[in-house]
Amino acid sequence: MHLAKPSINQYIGEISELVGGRLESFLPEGWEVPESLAKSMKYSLMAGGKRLRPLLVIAAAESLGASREAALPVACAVEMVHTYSLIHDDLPAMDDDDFRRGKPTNHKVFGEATAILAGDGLLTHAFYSAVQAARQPGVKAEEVLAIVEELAVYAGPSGMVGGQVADMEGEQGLTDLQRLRFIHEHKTADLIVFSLKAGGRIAAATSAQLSALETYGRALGLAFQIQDDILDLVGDEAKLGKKTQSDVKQGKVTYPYFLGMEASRAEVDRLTRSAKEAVTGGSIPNPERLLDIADYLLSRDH
Ligand code: GRG
Repeated sequence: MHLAKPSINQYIGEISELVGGRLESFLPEGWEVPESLAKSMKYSLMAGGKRLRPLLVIAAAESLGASREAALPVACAVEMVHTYSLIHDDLPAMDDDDFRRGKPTNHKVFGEATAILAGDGLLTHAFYSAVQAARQPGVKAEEVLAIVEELAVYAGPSGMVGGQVADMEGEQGLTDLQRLRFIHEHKTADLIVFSLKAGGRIAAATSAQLSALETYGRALGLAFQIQDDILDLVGDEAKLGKKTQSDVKQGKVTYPYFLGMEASRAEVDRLTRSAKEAVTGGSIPNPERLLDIADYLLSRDH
């Protein structure tokens, strides 16, 4: 009997449930962790994120024939890094946001000091989680070493943290499109590129396969961020009830600000096409889910 392939929505739902289940008990049994810290870390981990980065780790691993179970420790690791970055980004010293994912931000619930430490705890625990991949049957220790190294690089000073600093500095004055692209590349795309390469490494990808996944991730990451800028602006305009360049009013400079809405949308289309081309060149044996994810992100509305 031929069973139909689950739809992309079903696939995303399955992965999200799997990752959520594992993150639910992210601290190993028997560890003595202060209750307030564990609660604060868990609050943000379970606050209803899309689990996009874990999805990419798992889809990349599966596209090369590895199991989702093997990819799960790294999938959880990247979600921990992402969650820490959001907690810190929301702090009064940075974006000073009261709500995230429709819920009060971590520091609003647990206080600033605990929120900072919850972010620190998630960042360090991500490396613990990534290393657990080496215990999975078929995953090579040298691949895990490369994953840990790349997590530090893509999330660190020349990666996401560097992108965040460039963004903060950009807010002081008007920046240009090249500068904005640098911010998007590092603040957003780097962790997405990491996710794809790490999934590939779980499956012992060849260098040609890693390069295809990297190209796909870079284009997808940029498309995702430009789409985010577009959705933000559309949301702001709906809230304000008028068509203004609300980005400019908030001192936020985005793709639509430089290019306008239509050209920004065209850029998202172009990047999505080029992401898909990167994984259909023949080096990735089963690229279907990666292609579905690119289309899914293009059509998302949040
Ligand atoms: C504090 C070091 C440090 C970095 C912060 C992630 C970040 C960098 C800032 C958050 C603000 C922002 C809009 C970043 C761009 C990346 C992005 C679109 C994050 C939101 O990712 P989603 O949509 O979030 O995957 P969910 O909530 O679904 O997990």
